[in-house]
Amino acid sequence: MQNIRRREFIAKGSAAIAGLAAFYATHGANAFPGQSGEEIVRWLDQPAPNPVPEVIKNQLVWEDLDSWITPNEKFFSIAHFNRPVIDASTWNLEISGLVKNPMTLTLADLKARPREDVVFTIECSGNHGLPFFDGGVGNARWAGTPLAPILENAGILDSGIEVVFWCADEGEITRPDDVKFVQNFARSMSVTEAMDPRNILCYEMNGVPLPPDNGFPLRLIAPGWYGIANVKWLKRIDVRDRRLENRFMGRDYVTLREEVYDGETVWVETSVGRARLASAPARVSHIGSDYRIVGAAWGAPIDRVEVKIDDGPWMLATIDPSEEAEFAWKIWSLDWPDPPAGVHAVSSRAIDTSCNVQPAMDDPSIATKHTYWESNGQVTRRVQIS
Ligand SMILES: Nc1nc2c(c(=O)[nH]1)N[C@H]1C(S)=C(S)[C@@H](COP(=O)(O)O)O[C@H]1N2
Ligand SMILES: [Mo]
Repeated sequence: MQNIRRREFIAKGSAAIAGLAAFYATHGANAFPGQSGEEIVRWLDQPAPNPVPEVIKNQLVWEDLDSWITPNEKFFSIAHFNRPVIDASTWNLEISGLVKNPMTLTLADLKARPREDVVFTIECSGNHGLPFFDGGVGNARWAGTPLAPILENAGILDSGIEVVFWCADEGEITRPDDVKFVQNFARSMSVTEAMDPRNILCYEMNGVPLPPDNGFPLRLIAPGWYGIANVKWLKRIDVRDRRLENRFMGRDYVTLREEVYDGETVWVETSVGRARLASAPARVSHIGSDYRIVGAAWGAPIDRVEVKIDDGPWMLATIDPSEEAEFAWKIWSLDWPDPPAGVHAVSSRAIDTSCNVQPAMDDPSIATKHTYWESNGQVTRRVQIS
């Protein structure tokens, strides 16, 4: 098809318009039509070298994005402590604390329970917040068993308000008061948040057991939450009557913002939780002088995506309708016929179904944010057209 189109373009001159129209009528909405002869133009602004290669591994290379699902071998991973390699035959999951029926579940017990899967785009809340970090996002099909019925079987007591997820990885903590100790990774949710029927105890990623770097044998998948809530190497769920305020709830993954109420500025610190509306241009490709910009949008139910080139108007991108899931990114594209030679800036902004617009970099929600977490401002990339 693409060869016919290309031949028409070369051989028939203006008749190419008809050929193009026919091509996009059948392939246009599909962002990855797999056109042979298509060339990718790498962005001029590449991320800085990663100074923490043990913590952040395998970042998404945006120019390589060529599928809705991110294959496991291309999926990023984050480990703040060690990366435990767990023997599933001796591993189990404990449910403890303020529950009527404490339990211990093996992997076989969990797999024997009802199976559910969800396609969910995980983004690290640090993504786009640091000069070396722009590939902390990926989209996978996660499978496991719903968490809520297990908590119901355990029977959370009325005094229980906090569900703490303890993991097998551990590291040294230094508190601001300089007290040092070794602690396992943990995050928590309120009982209401934990009971969300969409949360799953996940043992499979894209049809295979969770890879070790992504949490084998079990992780929490909390669709709609930033990466940090999706704890890996899970080993104990503990119900408590106090809020957890550890490193990952109360010190790291805390966003500091200036907010204005009735003309008064209030500095607010909040623990990172649910995802925010985001998008990014992924790649520019071309066949001859026929250019196309492809990108992704995620973090909220996406209504539409707009693209701006240099200081031009916002233009409506086409959302790829071929793949769709509530918590998955949407792939979008915009044709860019015959761009003038030179360096161009390409920006995108997502608009969600509640009409929220992804903030510009100078929007107060971004400009008065003093920490790098939750950097969901509009992304601008630069590209050289020759
Ligand atoms: N136990 C544990 N779970 C964890 C982390 C961790 O360091 N330890 N990192 C979190 C962070 S910061 C992110 S962004 C996601 C990333 O998931 P992935 O590594 O599967 O991409 O895992 C989360 N789960
Ligand atoms: Mo993260």
